[in-house]
Amino acid sequence: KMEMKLNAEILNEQNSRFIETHKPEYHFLAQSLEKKGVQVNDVIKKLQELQVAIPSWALGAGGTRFGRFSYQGEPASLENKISDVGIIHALTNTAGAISLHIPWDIPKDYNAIKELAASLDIKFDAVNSNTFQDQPSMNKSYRFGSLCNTDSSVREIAIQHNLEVIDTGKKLGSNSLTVWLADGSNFPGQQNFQEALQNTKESLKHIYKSMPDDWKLFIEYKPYEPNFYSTVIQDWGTSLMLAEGCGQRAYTLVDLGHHLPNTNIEQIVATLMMKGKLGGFHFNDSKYGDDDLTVGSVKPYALFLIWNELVYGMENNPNNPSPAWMIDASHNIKDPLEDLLQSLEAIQIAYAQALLVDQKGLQEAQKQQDATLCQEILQDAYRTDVRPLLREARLCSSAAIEPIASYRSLNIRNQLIKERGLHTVASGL
Ligand code: PSV
Ligand code: MN
Ligand code: MN
Repeated sequence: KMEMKLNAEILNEQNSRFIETHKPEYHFLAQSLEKKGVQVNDVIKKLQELQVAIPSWALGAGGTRFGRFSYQGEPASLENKISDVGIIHALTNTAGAISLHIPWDIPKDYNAIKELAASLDIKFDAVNSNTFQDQPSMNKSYRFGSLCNTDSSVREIAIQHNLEVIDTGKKLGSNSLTVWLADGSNFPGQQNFQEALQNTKESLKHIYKSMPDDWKLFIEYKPYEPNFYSTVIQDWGTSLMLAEGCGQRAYTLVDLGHHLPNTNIEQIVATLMMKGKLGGFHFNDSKYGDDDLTVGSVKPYALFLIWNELVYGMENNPNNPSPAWMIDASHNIKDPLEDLLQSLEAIQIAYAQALLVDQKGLQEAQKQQDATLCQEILQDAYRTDVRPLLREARLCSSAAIEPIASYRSLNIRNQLIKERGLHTVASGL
């Protein structure tokens, strides 16, 4: 059954409340940017084009290993999850894809799922495998790792699972696989580092070779958790090495939360793009580690600096494919849909600011070794309130000028509660 359908008429009516405030704000900003030489129409077009995938696991309330406080009207099925993404996409025109996690999201009826997604203008982004939890069908355990395991029969189970995930993705029209591994060790001496890495490499190569020719493999890295002494793919260098070992269509995936404190992520982005190896990107934010908080909620300037490198790379590194964008934030005590709307807004803000950077002026100032001017140029872009540009981009795409305000005034959560019930638990979590 079709749930919440946000049509143009409903959104127009919503927008009529904001348009009078929006228009003069937009024109004032557009004029002052044009004076600085910015092609405002180009910026608007780029904002309209940016599509960020929503992971199926972010639509229910996330939690920690200490507990999870579920939210009302959470999606209980894959259909529900897709329809939630449909709501976010209708409001923003920025969430035109969903990323599934297998086995949590295995479709029962592929055609029905594809039809539902198409009707909401949603594509299937990378499919994610799960070798961090044992499945009931297994007669072995991932307790001591999956693709790295010393026991070849466990590695085989993990490889087979990835091949099944590829099959599921193929049937849905997805064309990439993201592998995040929990593999690692908790105690010094527990694992032979070299053997674990070697096994992982061989397993990944097997998976890579089994992908269709037009598929990409994204390899995540993470320095800690759930193993706290060592992680097999601990950093971007290890991921890059594995990607290079697999082949051309294997790439590193940067997840903002997967770094030790104060790591210079923008520099990692630059290096990977120079090598043509930045394949995917997971947005979130954190104070301490992989906190999976709302994008831009803690370190918005860092997010801008990262986007600045992404924009530079997209313009100067044609060898790097356009990265697959995804939000990977799911720890929330907020309404998950409002949380995702905030994340999308933060991504678009940082992107728009990065598009405003005077690249020529910056290069000139760098040549002159004028560090003060370099900083002025970056911060002039960062300190611009670009929200009118985002509103205009949404208005031009027949989305909502103010997504959260409209989400609230349309009482969408209440409607979901009516349809799904008060005490729901998102499937798969
Ligand atoms: C675990 O750290 C994680 O957050 C990774 O970032 C994955 O992308 C995600 O879970 C889904 O497996
Ligand atoms: Mn991730
Ligand atoms: Mn993570």
